[in-house]
Amino acid sequence: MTENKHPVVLITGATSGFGLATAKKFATQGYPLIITGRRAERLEALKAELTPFTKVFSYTLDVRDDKAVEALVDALPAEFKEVAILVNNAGLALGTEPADKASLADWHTMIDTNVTGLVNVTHCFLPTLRKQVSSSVINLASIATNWAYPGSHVYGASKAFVAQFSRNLRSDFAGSGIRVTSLEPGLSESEFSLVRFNGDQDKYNQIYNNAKALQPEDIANIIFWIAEQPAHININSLEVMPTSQAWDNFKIIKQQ
Ligand code: NDP
Ligand code: 8X3
Repeated sequence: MTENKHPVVLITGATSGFGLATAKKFATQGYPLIITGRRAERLEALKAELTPFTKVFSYTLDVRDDKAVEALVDALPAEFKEVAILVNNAGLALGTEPADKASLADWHTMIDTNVTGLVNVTHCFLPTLRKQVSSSVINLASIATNWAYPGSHVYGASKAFVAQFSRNLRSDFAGSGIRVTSLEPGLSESEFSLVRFNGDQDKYNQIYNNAKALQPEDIANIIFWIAEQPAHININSLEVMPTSQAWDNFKIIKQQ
C-alpha cells in the first residue's frame, strides 16, 4: 500500500451543497476522500469527476442507520481506513410552520438526521480519529444554534445539540490530537431551503433572489481552512453570515 500524502477525509452528505463543494475542495488539493450520502447516482458521478485529482471511495449511506455506519467502517479499503478529517455535514430542516402546526414526523426526521445521525458517525470514527497524531471533526451546526427565529423550533434545537456536543467532545479530547469545531453558517444557497420548503421554488426565490447568500464554495473554503490550521490550534466555533444578513430587533407583542 502506498502512503497517503494527505490525511483521509470523510464527508457525510457529499451529494449536494456544502458537502459536494467540500469534496471538490479537498479533492483538488489531493486529499484522499470518502464521500457518502443517500443518492447513489450522484455519488458515482462525483467520484468519476474527482478521481483525476485524488483517490475517492464512495459509499451510499443513510446516517440515521447506525448499523450501516458501522458497516462503512468495515467496508473501507486499507488506504481509506485512517480517517483523520471528519466533516459531519449531512443534515436538513423540514418546514417553517410554527411549532403547533409542524409535523411530528418532520421533527423526528430532523432529530434522527441532525442529532442521531451525527452521533452515529462520530461514535464509529472516534477510535480511528483518536489514533491519528492530529485529527479534526468539523460539525455543521448553524446560526440557528445561537439565535431563535419563528419556525426554527426543532431544527435550531438540533443544531444547538451539535454545538454543545462539539464543545463536550473538546472537553473529552483536550490535549489529545483530536480537534473539534462547530461551524455555524447563516443564509446559504444550496438545496437546503428547497428541501425545507418541500420543493417550492417560488418560496425559495423570495428569500434568495438578490440576497447575495453564502455559496457552498464559501463554506468549503472555511472548512478547508479549519482543517489546515496547525495541530496546536482548535477553532472551537465559527459563526458566519453573508454580509447581507444581520439580526432583527426583539419583537414586542402588545397585550390588552
Ligand atoms: P443540502 O440540502 O444541499 O445538502 C444536504 C446533504 O445532506 C445532502 O448531500 C444530503 O444527501 C445529505 N443528507 C440529508 N439527509 C441525510 C441522511 N439521512 N443520510 C445521509 N445524508 C443525508 O444542504 P446544505 O449543503 O446547505 O446543508 C449541509 C449542512 O449544513 C446541513 O447539516 C445543514 O443543516 C447545514 N446548514 C445549512 C445552511 C444553509 O443555509 N444552507 C446554513 C447552516 C447550516 P442525500 O439526500 O443524498 O442523502
Ligand atoms: C440554516 C440557516 O437561518 O435557515 O441552518 O436556520 S437558517
